[in-house]
Amino acid sequence: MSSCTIYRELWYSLASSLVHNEKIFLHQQMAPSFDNGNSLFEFVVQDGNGVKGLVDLGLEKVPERYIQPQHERIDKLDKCSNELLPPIDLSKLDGPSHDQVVEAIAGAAQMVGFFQVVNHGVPVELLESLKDAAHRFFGQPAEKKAVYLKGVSPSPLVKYGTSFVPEKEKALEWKDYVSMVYTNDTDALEHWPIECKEVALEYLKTSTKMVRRITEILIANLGVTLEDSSKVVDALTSLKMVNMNFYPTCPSPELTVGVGRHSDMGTLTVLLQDGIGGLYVKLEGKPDAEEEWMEIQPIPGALVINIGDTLQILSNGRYKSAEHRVRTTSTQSRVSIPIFTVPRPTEKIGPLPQLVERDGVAHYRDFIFQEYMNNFFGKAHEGKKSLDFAQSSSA
Ligand SMILES: O=C(O)CCC(=O)C(=O)O
Repeated sequence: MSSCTIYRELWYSLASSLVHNEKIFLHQQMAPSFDNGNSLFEFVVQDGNGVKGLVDLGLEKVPERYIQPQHERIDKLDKCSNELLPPIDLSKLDGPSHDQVVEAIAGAAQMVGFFQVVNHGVPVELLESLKDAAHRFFGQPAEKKAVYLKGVSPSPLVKYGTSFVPEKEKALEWKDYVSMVYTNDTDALEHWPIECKEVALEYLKTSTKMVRRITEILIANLGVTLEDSSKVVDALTSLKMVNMNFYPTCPSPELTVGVGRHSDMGTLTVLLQDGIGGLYVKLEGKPDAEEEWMEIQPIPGALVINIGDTLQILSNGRYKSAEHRVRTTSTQSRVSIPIFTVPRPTEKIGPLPQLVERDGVAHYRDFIFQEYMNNFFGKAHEGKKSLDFAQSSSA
């Protein structure tokens, strides 16, 4: 070997060790200390590392910013059985048990606001692919997801983030999410993230018929005469958004929440959850001090349906937009994939006049849905407080 070659090799070896040391040094310099709330907020929320990024650092303790006040923590054992709610087989709507199925749907909407359905028209293999796609999306390095952060996302249809409204929350939620608004197939395939766009679009399209049918059943069950009920269903279900939620493992699930107590603002929500569990629904009719929660236990192949604020308002309180929340786990990351069906922002929403006449009172006032959305997204989750916006002064 010539002295020139030896010299070159020595030089390369020295240079690469310098680069290596520099990298370690930079990493040490850049490793977040989280000694104050702001640097954690910057790392998780603003830089888009999410809770996933935090957990990937090898976190052993839940940071202060995620610790919920005592009354918001979820006791795993404090729940009633959900035997009350056997899954509803939607294929029976087209057979001799039609009336019983309608009764089961309307009964669950009135009593709990939640139910599960099977034979819903969404292929079971697609449900598996959706969960895989969610893991694929969130398993990417933070910089791949951060391109969809609010304010920088290349499309207004897609938003990646963490918690619900982090700027307004005292304690953050242990959840990252990506939201995909549907306008049409072309836009979805062009703008939604490549890791999940095809399955998410297929999910939305194969569930549309079911959403429409359930909405039709619930409207018909109100016993009011509508000039054009199909138009009412259109108006209530015209906007759709698919979300993917990711709940990383948490070192102390008893101190945190995946999602805090809230109700959904729209008409109906369809939710796919994986097998881990942790979705709790509050049963109405108990005093606050004795509040009772039911876990919606995962059923393979089933979808969860829940009533949103819009249907509670339209039905003058007959249907329940149930308060719900999500517990975190220490063993496995959980994913859930809701489709939120909501009215157009320009739609006027209020209780149906015939129901107000029948009840002798309007429990809610009329408003434009955009105003409701602005109020809903402008505040941290706080149970069913979102409905206060629609409260009628005469009720
Ligand atoms: O993850 C779940 O089971 C529920 C999610 C939820 O409530 C929401 O995204 O609003």
